[in-house]
Amino acid sequence: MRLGIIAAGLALLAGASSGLAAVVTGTGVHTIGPFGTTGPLQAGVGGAISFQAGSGMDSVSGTVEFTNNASSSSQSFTLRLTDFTFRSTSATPVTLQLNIVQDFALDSRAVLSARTSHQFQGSGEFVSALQSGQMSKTSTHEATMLPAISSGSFFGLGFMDFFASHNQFVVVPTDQIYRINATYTFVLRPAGAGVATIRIANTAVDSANLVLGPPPPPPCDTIDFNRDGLFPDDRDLVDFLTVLAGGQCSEPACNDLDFNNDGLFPDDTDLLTFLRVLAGGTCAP
Ligand SMILES: [Ca+2]
Ligand SMILES: [Ca+2]
Ligand SMILES: [Ca+2]
Repeated sequence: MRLGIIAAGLALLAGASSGLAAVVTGTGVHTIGPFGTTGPLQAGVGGAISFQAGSGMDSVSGTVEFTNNASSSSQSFTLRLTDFTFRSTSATPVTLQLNIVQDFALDSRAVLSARTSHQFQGSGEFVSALQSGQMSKTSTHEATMLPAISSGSFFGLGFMDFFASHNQFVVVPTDQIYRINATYTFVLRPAGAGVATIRIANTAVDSANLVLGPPPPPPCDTIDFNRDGLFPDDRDLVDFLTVLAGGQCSEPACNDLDFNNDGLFPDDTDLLTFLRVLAGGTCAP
């Protein structure tokens, strides 16, 4: 599922619903933001937000997409820069640095392993053999700084494709948030010979794939069985026993009999668990 949050310019972005948006900051020849929030982006949610600065042949525009997908045994995050165009007619080299930060909410299950990759694929577009460009990227996933990747210098008349990638395992997160912090650096040398362009049609992305452990056992219900606000209280035990025996609870909105939430009831295990928790024990035996 993707919730589209597409805004056409910085003025719009500032007022856009940024609850899902990554924090995007551009520095160098153009200033972008910072705008957006780090999240965290919840599982099953995705979105996109666009940016733009400069005008005409001296401008930058692009879209940041972010997704948090969860399945029964894994969770995956992507933070993508796409529909990106950076162009300049400057006589001197121009540099643009784009920083994107997004937090992703983790499932409550334990993370067994986390594998990450960052990569980009794009093209330079030159009208003169004097022109050239370069693109590089650094990325930090949680506490792991991935090795920088770079296109090296690309040049030549027409379209020049470039590509760089890296993937590795990273230290698994210890809290419920996974942060990706990516910085793209673009250099254009138009040499005053007309417009020079760096374009990323699709692929400039950080991704993380987490293998998850089994789901935790469901927690027990509250020991305030009769929901009168009083607990621990012997009346809760009396009401529990009464309802278990088929009688009426003394309060109007008592809890269900499946105290341990394992789906089985009526079940003596619920009574034993209730007694254990009432006595100060834990839900799990
Ligand atoms: Ca009570
Ligand atoms: Ca229950
Ligand atoms: Ca049960």
